[in-house]
Amino acid sequence: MCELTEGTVVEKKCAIISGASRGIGEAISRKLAQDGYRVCLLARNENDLNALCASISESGGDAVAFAVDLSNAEELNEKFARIGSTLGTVDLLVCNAGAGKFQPIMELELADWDLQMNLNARASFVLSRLVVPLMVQRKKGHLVFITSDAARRTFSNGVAYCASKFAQHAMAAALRQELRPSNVKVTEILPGLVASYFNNSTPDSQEKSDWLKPADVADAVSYAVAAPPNVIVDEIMLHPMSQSW
Ligand code: NJP
Repeated sequence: MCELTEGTVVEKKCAIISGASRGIGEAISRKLAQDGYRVCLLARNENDLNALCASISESGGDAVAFAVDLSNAEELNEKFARIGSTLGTVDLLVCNAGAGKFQPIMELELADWDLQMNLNARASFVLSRLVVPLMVQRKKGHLVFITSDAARRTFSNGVAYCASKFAQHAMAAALRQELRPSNVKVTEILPGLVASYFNNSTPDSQEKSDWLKPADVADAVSYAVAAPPNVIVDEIMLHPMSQSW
Protein backbone atom coordinates (compact mmCIF):
# COMPACT_ATOMS: atom_id res chain seq x y z
CA MET A 1 0.00 0.00 0.00
CA CYS A 2 1.12 3.53 -0.75
CA GLU A 3 2.12 4.66 2.72
CA LEU A 4 4.48 6.95 4.63
CA THR A 5 6.62 5.68 7.47
CA GLU A 6 4.77 6.09 10.75
CA GLY A 7 5.71 9.27 12.55
CA THR A 8 6.82 11.08 9.37
CA VAL A 9 6.95 14.82 10.07
CA VAL A 10 4.21 16.53 8.08
CA GLU A 11 4.70 20.10 6.99
CA LYS A 12 1.89 20.31 4.43
CA LYS A 13 -1.76 20.54 5.36
CA CYS A 14 -3.34 17.08 5.36
CA ALA A 15 -6.66 16.17 3.76
CA ILE A 16 -8.49 12.85 4.00
CA ILE A 17 -10.79 12.11 1.07
CA SER A 18 -13.23 9.21 1.20
CA GLY A 19 -14.25 7.48 -2.02
CA ALA A 20 -11.04 8.78 -3.55
CA SER A 21 -10.29 6.05 -6.06
CA ARG A 22 -12.44 7.32 -8.94
CA GLY A 23 -15.10 9.81 -10.01
CA ILE A 24 -15.64 12.92 -7.88
CA GLY A 25 -13.32 11.75 -5.10
CA GLU A 26 -10.45 11.22 -7.52
CA ALA A 27 -10.93 14.72 -8.95
CA ILE A 28 -11.06 16.25 -5.46
CA SER A 29 -7.90 14.38 -4.48
CA ARG A 30 -6.02 15.58 -7.56
CA LYS A 31 -7.20 19.17 -7.07
CA LEU A 32 -6.32 19.30 -3.36
CA ALA A 33 -2.89 17.79 -4.10
CA GLN A 34 -2.38 20.55 -6.69
CA ASP A 35 -3.49 23.06 -4.06
CA GLY A 36 -0.64 21.85 -1.84
CA TYR A 37 -2.35 19.39 0.48
CA ARG A 38 -0.91 16.01 1.36
CA VAL A 39 -3.87 13.84 0.43
CA CYS A 40 -4.89 10.65 2.17
CA LEU A 41 -7.03 8.53 -0.14
CA LEU A 42 -9.64 6.11 1.20
CA ALA A 43 -11.63 3.56 -0.83
CA ARG A 44 -11.76 -0.22 -1.20
CA ASN A 45 -9.87 -0.91 -4.41
CA GLU A 46 -6.20 -1.06 -3.55
CA ASN A 47 -4.98 -1.15 -7.16
CA ASP A 48 -6.94 1.97 -8.09
CA LEU A 49 -5.68 3.75 -4.98
CA ASN A 50 -2.07 2.85 -5.68
CA ALA A 51 -2.38 3.98 -9.30
CA LEU A 52 -3.83 7.32 -8.21
CA CYS A 53 -1.14 7.76 -5.54
CA ALA A 54 1.54 7.16 -8.16
CA SER A 55 -0.10 9.54 -10.62
CA ILE A 56 -0.40 12.32 -8.01
CA SER A 57 3.24 11.80 -7.01
CA GLU A 58 4.35 11.95 -10.66
CA SER A 59 2.60 15.32 -10.93
CA GLY A 60 4.57 16.62 -7.96
CA GLY A 61 1.89 15.98 -5.33
CA ASP A 62 2.01 14.07 -2.10
CA ALA A 63 -0.40 11.19 -1.48
CA VAL A 64 -0.91 8.22 0.80
CA ALA A 65 -3.69 5.67 0.58
CA PHE A 66 -5.50 3.17 2.75
CA ALA A 67 -7.85 0.52 1.43
CA VAL A 68 -10.90 0.35 3.66
CA ASP A 69 -14.57 -0.57 3.36
CA LEU A 70 -16.17 2.61 4.69
CA SER A 71 -19.50 0.90 5.26
CA ASN A 72 -17.79 -1.20 7.93
CA ALA A 73 -17.44 1.03 11.01
CA GLU A 74 -15.27 -1.48 12.88
CA GLU A 75 -12.77 -1.73 10.01
CA LEU A 76 -12.69 2.05 9.70
CA ASN A 77 -12.17 2.61 13.42
CA GLU A 78 -9.39 0.04 13.46
CA LYS A 79 -7.60 1.45 10.42
CA PHE A 80 -7.90 5.04 11.60
CA ALA A 81 -5.30 4.54 14.34
CA ARG A 82 -2.75 3.87 11.57
CA ILE A 83 -4.08 6.66 9.36
CA GLY A 84 -3.83 9.12 12.27
CA SER A 85 -0.27 8.15 13.19
CA THR A 86 0.81 8.26 9.54
CA LEU A 87 -0.63 11.70 8.92
CA GLY A 88 0.12 13.26 12.29
CA THR A 89 -2.65 15.78 11.82
CA VAL A 90 -5.82 16.26 9.78
CA ASP A 91 -6.69 19.72 8.47
CA LEU A 92 -9.47 18.69 6.13
CA LEU A 93 -11.86 15.76 5.83
CA VAL A 94 -13.90 15.32 2.65
CA CYS A 95 -16.72 12.81 3.13
CA ASN A 96 -17.41 11.92 -0.48
CA ALA A 97 -17.84 8.13 -0.73
CA GLY A 98 -21.37 7.24 -1.67
CA ALA A 99 -23.56 4.83 -3.55
CA GLY A 100 -27.06 4.93 -5.00
CA LYS A 101 -29.54 2.24 -5.93
CA PHE A 102 -32.61 3.59 -7.64
CA GLN A 103 -35.55 1.18 -7.62
CA PRO A 104 -39.18 1.04 -6.53
CA ILE A 105 -39.53 0.18 -2.86
CA MET A 106 -40.96 -3.21 -3.76
CA GLU A 107 -37.63 -4.11 -5.37
CA LEU A 108 -35.46 -2.61 -2.64
CA GLU A 109 -34.02 -5.10 -0.18
CA LEU A 110 -33.13 -4.25 3.38
CA ALA A 111 -29.48 -4.76 2.33
CA ASP A 112 -29.89 -1.93 -0.25
CA TRP A 113 -31.24 0.40 2.43
CA ASP A 114 -28.44 -0.59 4.84
CA LEU A 115 -25.71 -0.13 2.21
CA GLN A 116 -26.82 3.40 1.32
CA MET A 117 -27.44 4.49 4.90
CA ASN A 118 -24.13 2.93 6.03
CA LEU A 119 -21.99 4.39 3.28
CA ASN A 120 -23.67 7.74 2.63
CA ALA A 121 -24.71 8.73 6.14
CA ARG A 122 -23.17 6.47 8.79
CA ALA A 123 -19.63 6.50 7.35
CA SER A 124 -19.75 10.32 7.32
CA PHE A 125 -20.58 10.18 11.02
CA VAL A 126 -17.88 7.61 11.82
CA LEU A 127 -15.18 9.53 9.93
CA SER A 128 -16.24 12.83 11.47
CA ARG A 129 -16.31 11.25 14.92
CA LEU A 130 -12.68 10.18 14.43
CA VAL A 131 -11.41 13.47 13.03
CA VAL A 132 -13.37 16.12 14.95
CA PRO A 133 -11.56 15.62 18.31
CA LEU A 134 -8.24 16.31 16.58
CA MET A 135 -9.62 19.48 15.01
CA VAL A 136 -11.36 20.74 18.14
CA GLN A 137 -8.16 20.23 20.10
CA ARG A 138 -6.24 22.38 17.58
CA LYS A 139 -9.18 24.81 17.21
CA LYS A 140 -8.75 24.47 13.47
CA GLY A 141 -10.11 22.29 10.70
CA HIS A 142 -12.64 21.85 7.94
CA LEU A 143 -15.17 19.13 7.15
CA VAL A 144 -16.66 18.94 3.66
CA PHE A 145 -19.62 16.72 2.86
CA ILE A 146 -20.38 15.82 -0.73
CA THR A 147 -24.10 15.20 -0.44
CA SER A 148 -26.39 15.70 -3.45
CA ASP A 149 -29.25 17.84 -4.66
CA ALA A 150 -31.16 14.76 -3.49
CA ALA A 151 -30.46 16.04 0.02
CA ARG A 152 -33.05 18.72 -0.75
CA ARG A 153 -35.52 17.08 -3.10
CA THR A 154 -37.10 13.68 -3.43
CA PHE A 155 -37.97 11.61 -6.46
CA SER A 156 -39.55 8.24 -7.08
CA ASN A 157 -37.20 5.25 -6.93
CA GLY A 158 -34.98 7.24 -4.57
CA VAL A 159 -36.39 6.05 -1.24
CA ALA A 160 -33.12 4.92 0.34
CA TYR A 161 -30.81 7.30 -1.53
CA CYS A 162 -32.82 10.43 -0.71
CA ALA A 163 -33.21 9.32 2.92
CA SER A 164 -29.46 8.79 3.24
CA LYS A 165 -28.64 12.15 1.65
CA PHE A 166 -31.22 14.06 3.74
CA ALA A 167 -29.58 12.44 6.79
CA GLN A 168 -26.11 13.45 5.64
CA HIS A 169 -27.34 17.00 4.99
CA ALA A 170 -28.91 17.25 8.46
CA MET A 171 -25.75 15.98 10.07
CA ALA A 172 -23.64 18.56 8.21
CA ALA A 173 -25.98 21.40 9.18
CA ALA A 174 -26.07 20.41 12.86
CA LEU A 175 -22.29 19.95 12.96
CA ARG A 176 -21.77 23.38 11.42
CA GLN A 177 -23.51 24.93 14.40
CA GLU A 178 -21.85 22.67 16.93
CA LEU A 179 -18.29 23.18 15.67
CA ARG A 180 -18.36 26.90 14.93
CA PRO A 181 -17.30 27.82 18.52
CA SER A 182 -14.30 25.52 18.07
CA ASN A 183 -13.30 27.31 14.87
CA VAL A 184 -13.96 24.19 12.78
CA LYS A 185 -15.77 24.83 9.49
CA VAL A 186 -18.38 22.58 7.86
CA THR A 187 -19.24 22.92 4.17
CA GLU A 188 -21.82 20.96 2.21
CA ILE A 189 -21.48 20.53 -1.56
CA LEU A 190 -24.73 19.53 -3.29
CA PRO A 191 -24.12 18.48 -6.89
CA GLY A 192 -26.67 17.57 -9.48
CA LEU A 193 -25.79 15.11 -12.24
CA VAL A 194 -22.06 14.39 -12.48
CA ALA A 195 -20.39 12.25 -15.16
CA SER A 196 -18.67 9.70 -12.92
CA TYR A 197 -18.91 5.95 -12.34
CA PHE A 198 -21.91 6.42 -10.03
CA ASN A 199 -24.51 3.68 -9.94
CA ASN A 200 -22.31 1.24 -11.91
CA SER A 201 -22.07 3.54 -14.93
CA THR A 202 -19.19 5.02 -16.94
CA PRO A 203 -18.44 8.72 -17.29
CA ASP A 204 -18.14 8.83 -21.07
CA SER A 205 -21.62 7.83 -22.25
CA GLN A 206 -23.42 10.13 -24.69
CA GLU A 207 -26.17 10.78 -22.12
CA LYS A 208 -23.63 12.35 -19.76
CA SER A 209 -21.89 14.57 -22.29
CA ASP A 210 -23.35 17.79 -20.84
CA TRP A 211 -23.38 16.76 -17.17
CA LEU A 212 -21.03 18.28 -14.60
CA LYS A 213 -17.52 16.89 -14.69
CA PRO A 214 -15.98 15.60 -11.44
CA ALA A 215 -13.48 18.47 -11.76
CA ASP A 216 -16.37 20.97 -11.46
CA VAL A 217 -17.20 19.57 -8.03
CA ALA A 218 -13.50 19.51 -7.11
CA ASP A 219 -13.26 23.22 -8.01
CA ALA A 220 -16.17 23.95 -5.64
CA VAL A 221 -14.38 22.10 -2.83
CA SER A 222 -11.13 23.92 -3.57
CA TYR A 223 -12.95 27.28 -3.46
CA ALA A 224 -14.71 26.49 -0.17
CA VAL A 225 -11.58 25.35 1.65
CA ALA A 226 -9.53 28.31 0.42
CA ALA A 227 -11.85 30.86 2.07
CA PRO A 228 -10.09 33.16 4.54
CA PRO A 229 -10.35 32.30 8.27
CA ASN A 230 -13.21 34.76 8.85
CA VAL A 231 -15.36 33.28 6.05
CA ILE A 232 -17.29 30.02 6.04
CA VAL A 233 -18.83 28.67 2.85
CA ASP A 234 -21.88 26.91 4.25
CA GLU A 235 -23.17 25.27 1.08
CA ILE A 236 -22.61 25.14 -2.64
CA MET A 237 -25.27 23.62 -4.90
CA LEU A 238 -24.25 23.14 -8.52
CA HIS A 239 -26.02 21.71 -11.55
CA PRO A 240 -25.33 21.24 -15.23
CA MET A 241 -27.10 23.91 -17.27
CA SER A 242 -29.07 21.08 -18.87
CA GLN A 243 -30.58 19.92 -15.56
CA SER A 244 -33.47 21.93 -14.17
CA TRP A 245 -33.84 22.12 -10.44
O1 NJP B 1 -19.41 7.92 -7.58
P1 NJP B 1 -18.37 6.83 -8.11
P2 NJP B 1 -19.31 9.53 -7.54
N1 NJP B 1 -16.01 1.80 1.03
O2 NJP B 1 -19.15 5.56 -8.11
C1 NJP B 1 -15.92 4.55 -3.25
C2 NJP B 1 -22.47 11.95 -4.78
N2 NJP B 1 -23.26 12.36 -5.94
O3 NJP B 1 -17.93 9.97 -7.64
O4 NJP B 1 -14.41 1.44 -2.92
C3 NJP B 1 -15.08 2.66 0.57
O5 NJP B 1 -17.73 7.29 -9.36
C4 NJP B 1 -15.50 4.01 -4.62
O6 NJP B 1 -14.27 3.31 -4.55
P3 NJP B 1 -14.13 1.69 -4.35
C5 NJP B 1 -22.58 10.49 -4.43
O7 NJP B 1 -23.75 10.23 -3.69
C6 NJP B 1 -22.96 11.90 -7.18
O8 NJP B 1 -20.29 10.08 -8.49
O9 NJP B 1 -12.70 1.43 -4.70
N3 NJP B 1 -15.21 3.34 -0.56
C7 NJP B 1 -15.28 5.30 -5.39
O10 NJP B 1 -13.99 5.82 -5.10
C8 NJP B 1 -21.34 10.28 -3.61
O11 NJP B 1 -21.54 10.61 -2.28
C9 NJP B 1 -23.76 12.29 -8.27
O12 NJP B 1 -15.12 1.03 -5.26
C10 NJP B 1 -16.30 3.10 -1.31
C11 NJP B 1 -16.34 6.24 -4.83
O13 NJP B 1 -16.71 5.71 -3.54
C12 NJP B 1 -20.34 11.26 -4.24
O14 NJP B 1 -21.09 12.15 -5.04
C13 NJP B 1 -24.82 13.14 -8.07
C14 NJP B 1 -17.30 2.20 -0.91
C15 NJP B 1 -17.59 6.28 -5.70
O15 NJP B 1 -17.26 6.78 -6.96
C16 NJP B 1 -19.29 10.60 -5.10
O16 NJP B 1 -19.91 9.78 -6.09
C17 NJP B 1 -25.09 13.58 -6.80
C18 NJP B 1 -17.11 1.54 0.32
N4 NJP B 1 -18.00 0.66 0.78
C19 NJP B 1 -24.31 13.19 -5.74
N5 NJP B 1 -18.27 2.17 -1.87
C20 NJP B 1 -23.50 11.84 -9.66
N6 NJP B 1 -22.41 11.16 -9.93
O17 NJP B 1 -24.33 12.14 -10.56
C21 NJP B 1 -17.88 3.02 -2.82
O18 NJP B 1 -26.14 14.38 -6.63
N7 NJP B 1 -16.70 3.59 -2.50
